[in-house]
Amino acid sequence: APRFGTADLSNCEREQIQFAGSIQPHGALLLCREPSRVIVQHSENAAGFLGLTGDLTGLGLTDIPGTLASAIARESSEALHIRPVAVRCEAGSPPRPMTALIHRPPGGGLLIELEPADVQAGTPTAESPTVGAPKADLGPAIEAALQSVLGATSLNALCDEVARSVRTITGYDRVMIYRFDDEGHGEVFAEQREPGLEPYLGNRYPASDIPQIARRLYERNRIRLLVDVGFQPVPLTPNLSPLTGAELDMSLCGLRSPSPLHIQYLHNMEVRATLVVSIMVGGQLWGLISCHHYQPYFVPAMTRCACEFLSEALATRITALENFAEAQAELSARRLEHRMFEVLSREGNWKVALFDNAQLLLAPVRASGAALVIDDEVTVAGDVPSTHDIRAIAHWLDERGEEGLTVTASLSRQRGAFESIVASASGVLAVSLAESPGAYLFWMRPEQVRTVTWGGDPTKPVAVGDDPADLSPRRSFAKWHEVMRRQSAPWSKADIAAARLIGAMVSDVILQSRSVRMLIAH
Ligand code: BLA
Repeated sequence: APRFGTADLSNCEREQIQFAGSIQPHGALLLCREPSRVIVQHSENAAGFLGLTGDLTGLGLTDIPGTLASAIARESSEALHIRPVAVRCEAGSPPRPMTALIHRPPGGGLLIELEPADVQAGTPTAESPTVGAPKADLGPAIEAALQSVLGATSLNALCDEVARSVRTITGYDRVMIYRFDDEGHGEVFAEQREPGLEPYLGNRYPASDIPQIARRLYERNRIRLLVDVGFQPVPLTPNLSPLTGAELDMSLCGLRSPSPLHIQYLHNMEVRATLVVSIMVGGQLWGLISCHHYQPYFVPAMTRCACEFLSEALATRITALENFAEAQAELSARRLEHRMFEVLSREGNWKVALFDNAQLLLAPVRASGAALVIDDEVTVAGDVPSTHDIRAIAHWLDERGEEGLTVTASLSRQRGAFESIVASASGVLAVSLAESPGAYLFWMRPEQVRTVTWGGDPTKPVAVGDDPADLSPRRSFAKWHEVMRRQSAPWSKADIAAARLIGAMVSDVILQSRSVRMLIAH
């Protein structure tokens, strides 16, 4: 795998971004041996950052003027392996209010990252390289943000509110809620921006824009600040960690220099500063809160902490909305079950009972058609292709040989021959029944032709210049339209949950009727 900074576009998927070996200059990094807390490695700017002269290596934390050593004296928790802790202190000469972000990197030691704490979000100036305006009270803004998050009743409203709150709290020019789909492509799902800026709302960006390694890192390190795309990386000294003899693992560092490839990408996008917060839902990276600024921009640790908290609140509400949708789907599946048993007690035929009211069968799964294939018999409801085609779908399901559930929004992408039936069966959600080979209940949805707007040509994520060495992430972000055909609306978790329930219920009925028949036969 390529080392940090040596990746090109052929191997950037594997760039070791956690071994950056350098930091951004708005803070300073110290690595201490434990338990002595003697400094063994630091960023080259550390002494200057603290207003000290001479080499810091070999000094104890207590040698640094101020309260750093005492403030973190009791921080030794095991949890520091997983998550940095922010501690307020005064450090340097003269002592200045600082935030110390401390954690335990793999390989041991205590890693301390210092940054100024007496500032609020803003554009650094020559006089005060990391200072925005004086510190303001975050409390009321956070309270208002929480109120609006709790009040939002749809996913769209919720994401709008979070984008608005993050923009109020941080002051970035643009704040986006960026949502991933199943294939890892992203969509700008909500956006708040400075008037006059081009809207990105609705734009899609291909999965290749964010390598897998970075995605996995962002599941652990939930917030990343880039103060100035044009920054000069500050190297660590010595460059290998004396504790391991290897490169320092900076996975959980807040000051880590981002990959030069990503810097180039932002440069091409004409963005000057970013803040990105992971949105984790059910243990997975659901999306990102992505903030852009068109000037260098610093946001202090406490404000970033508020953003992380809002992202947690957002994730909790997303889960609640998803659970609600599933509960609704379950309810309508139960309604179908109720009706089915009612009819069954009159008619004595479960297939007739199941298909007695098409709407009750289709609604729980939000489908437009349904088919049951069992014992070579086909029963249908709603909008469906010919019986011949239904059998062909059942045959395809047989060939796949998947137990339980099959879900696709594009049947014809799975098998080209199904292109002729996209008008009724572009999407298929199928359950296999009662361990009977060849027995399926499945729901169908028609093709939904729609135009997707990409932020740049997704087929050209990479730009090649005249010089072969001149490879760059895509340079043009001009809108690029793609007409998506042969695809249905996607099946949601709630649709799938309802299908599962109905499948189980029908399977039970089949098994019961079989055992009744066996009793009669004997
Ligand atoms: C990282 N790329 C990223 C990140 C985003 C994007 C959000 C995460 C940055 C962070 O969390 O700080 C992409 N940014 C976007 C998109 C939008 C945006 C889509 O604002 C839309 C509005 N990038 C490429 C290609 C490569 C690449 C082709 O486009 C490599 C071949 C690499 N992207 C790349 C790398 C990182 C990255 C290496 C990790 C940066 C890091 O954390 O060091």
